[in-house]
Amino acid sequence: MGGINYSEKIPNNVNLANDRTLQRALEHWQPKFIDWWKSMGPSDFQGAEAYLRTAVSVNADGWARYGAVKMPDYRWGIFLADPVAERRIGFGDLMGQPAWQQVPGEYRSTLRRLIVTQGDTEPASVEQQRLLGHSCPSLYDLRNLFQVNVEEGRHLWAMVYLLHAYFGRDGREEAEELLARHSGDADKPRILSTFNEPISDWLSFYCFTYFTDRDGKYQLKSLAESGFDPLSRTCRFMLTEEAHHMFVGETGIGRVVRRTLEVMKALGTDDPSAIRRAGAVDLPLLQKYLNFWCSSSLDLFGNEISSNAAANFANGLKGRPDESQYTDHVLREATLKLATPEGDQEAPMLNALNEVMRESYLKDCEIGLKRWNRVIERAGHGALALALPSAHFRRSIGSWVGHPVDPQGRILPREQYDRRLYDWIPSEADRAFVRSLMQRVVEPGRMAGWVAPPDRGINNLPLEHEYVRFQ
Ligand code: BYC
Repeated sequence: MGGINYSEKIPNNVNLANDRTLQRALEHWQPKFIDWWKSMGPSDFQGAEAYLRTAVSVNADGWARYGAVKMPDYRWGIFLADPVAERRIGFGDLMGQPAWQQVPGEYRSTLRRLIVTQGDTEPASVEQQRLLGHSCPSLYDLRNLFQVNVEEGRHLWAMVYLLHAYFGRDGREEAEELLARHSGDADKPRILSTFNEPISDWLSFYCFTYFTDRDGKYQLKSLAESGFDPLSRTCRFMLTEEAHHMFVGETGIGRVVRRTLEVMKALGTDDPSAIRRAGAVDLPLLQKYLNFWCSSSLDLFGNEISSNAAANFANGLKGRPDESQYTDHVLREATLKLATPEGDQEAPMLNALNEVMRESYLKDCEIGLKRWNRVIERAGHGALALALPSAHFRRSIGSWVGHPVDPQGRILPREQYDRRLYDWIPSEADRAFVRSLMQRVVEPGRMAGWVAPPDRGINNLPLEHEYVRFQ
């Protein structure tokens, strides 16, 4: 990258053109990123031109520039939201002190760990989704997949920027490790559990973008509160992109619901096997996918009781999402009632912050459910309404690990739970059926038979637009 025009090749608002140290670190890392993208990113589509938005500045007219681009030529940029003048730490024991422009020595390793954990999820999701392009239900969906993928790539850049700019040699080493761990790898897996689950069909992709990207929203919101100002500003900008990913999930599931209802009407039955024979996803099957991805994403908030969460809050490193909506920002006196398998327990609020976040996340998850259920009810199938599983169902982290709880939150005899598990999450046969639906459709404007068309195209273009052009 020697002698190149940095703002052209790497759009940024971090003064990259004049920062030799950062340039050197990125010059070393960027070719490895491109190699990683080519080998672990969307398989077989590197030559295709996709109609993508690129962020070229943080201004209203610059954060989403649309145009046809080959993914390896995508201009992954580095952007921080505009600074807030005289910003102060808004919570914890250091509340009211000026926000930090450099990493305080005593919090260096904790902050690095938070940034690495966040950064690790971004390339992980690209790896999880790398084969989906082969079975896309439409060009519109294929383009959305690629948009999500390149933006997760940019989110990786965002975290790598922080590591390079603020953490010296350790940061550079961590940035390399972010490309060395791989989703599902037996020896070097991704850090958090959900990011090692394969996403091998589009129903899973819609669920992932609905549930798991929404966890991303909540984690980014809490890091946007951080006293470490560059982290806060980076996360604030990332949140503008995250909204589209959740849109893909919410409208994707909504389109599946609509198509299924059409098929039910045409057949005059809600019999799942008849619906499957007609090539659509019966609602109980969709419910199983919701149960699977929601319960997996709930684990991403960590343990209900966490000394990490308490210390991160008290030290001003990680706040609650939308911290300003609360009145108590110190939480030294407050407690929270927690439901545990041993009964209700009163816990210090500081230690229970992962749970506080999980609860607000679940409320946010309900919004889509209400929308889909309105459509189901209007079609006269209220009895088939969809629901979120209990937060105690199928947990792998926290006090409910290994407890036989059904999606309604009832504790069952172990033998009954084991026998019924695949009534609640997809069985191998369910997954094989869903995979059988995943036939690639790439004629502009056409949709696969299991999903309804979206209400509109991208950026005011018609649905028939050729959103991805193959070479
Ligand atoms: N899997 O004290 P605890 C996104 C570990 S998604 C495996 O409760 P803490 C995106 C934990 O690391 C958002 N391990 O943990 C979405 C800890 O290990 P150590 C990602 C887990 O620290 C879609 C130990 O268990 N955001 O952006 O309170 C597409 C004790 O746990 C898991 C972040 O990661 C798990 N599920 O909370 C693309 C934000 N859960 O330290 C992107 C930064 C816990 O004892 N990270 N553990 O060795 C954090 O804030 C926290 O690390 C966590 C965990 C919330 C993840």
